[in-house]
Amino acid sequence: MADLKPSAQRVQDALLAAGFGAQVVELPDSTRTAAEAAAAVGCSVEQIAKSLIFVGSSSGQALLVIAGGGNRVDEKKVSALSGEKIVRADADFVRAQTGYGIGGVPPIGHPSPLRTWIDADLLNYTAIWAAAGHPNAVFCLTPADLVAMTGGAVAEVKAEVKAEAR
Ligand code: 5CA
Repeated sequence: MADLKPSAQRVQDALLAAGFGAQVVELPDSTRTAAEAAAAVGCSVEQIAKSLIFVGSSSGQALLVIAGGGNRVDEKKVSALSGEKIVRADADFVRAQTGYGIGGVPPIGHPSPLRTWIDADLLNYTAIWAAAGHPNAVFCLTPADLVAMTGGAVAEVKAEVKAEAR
């Protein structure tokens, strides 16, 4: 198999170090957005696990919300869960907190653990796909493994309106 790009290899190494057998794959087509990732791997957009970073307005703490690819995150719901107002992180904050750029943020392998919530809708599937460090790299996993590798809490976080797929 061809070598992975360094950022994707770091995710593969983190998976192995944490005891997960998932294999990072690099695709010829972009997997930068949930819609592109679903098209590239041939799954439904709902099976894409989007890793979104928010910031607590008063604490400045990073929060990771892993959402179903077809869902928009309701920031009020996440605020209620986290106990403070939250805002979407900018690209620099995302990289600083996760070690990866937007479009490739994985659910594992961050410099330090992030408080994490997982969209309950992701548990509807036997297999889901997550970003793996690079806008062309993904890996397949079960929802149970996603919960285990992140230590995240499963919660209702989606807004009633659908995400525009980006
Ligand atoms: N590789 C794909 C599928 S797993 C992926 O990483 N999708 S994602 O949804 O997890 O990451 C892209 C997300 O980054 C977008 O849904 C959006 O929430 C966020 N994003 C995109 N552009 C910006 C930006 N300029 N500032 C902050 N967040 C952004």
